[in-house]
Amino acid sequence: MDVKGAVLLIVLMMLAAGCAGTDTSDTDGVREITVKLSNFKITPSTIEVNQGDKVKLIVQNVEGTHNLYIDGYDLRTNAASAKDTQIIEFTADSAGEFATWCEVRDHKARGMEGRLVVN
Ligand SMILES: [Cu+2]
Repeated sequence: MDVKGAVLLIVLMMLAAGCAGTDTSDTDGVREITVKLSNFKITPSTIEVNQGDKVKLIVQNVEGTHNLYIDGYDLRTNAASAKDTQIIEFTADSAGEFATWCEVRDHKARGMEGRLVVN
């Protein structure tokens, strides 16, 4: 492989790594995390941030009717049907683990639960 080929390969690997990573980015000091709601799961189920982070959750409802509730912080999106996107912005000032779930009917029991971990 010549040098050009090697450089191209490295660039492609970096692009692939960027795409395959968690849906989290840190722009302007704001932690942006995309959370997807579907039948019947929250993806990712664990949302992990650091205490003091400014957090922007981009909550995308990809199928069905759902919402996202975050215990402890008492934050929620409105129950809405797909394809709905809502934003939750907050500062993660309390450390700990907080349960998250969908409040629509029996969705929590069907698996729509997760957690927010503030380190
Ligand atoms: Cu739900």
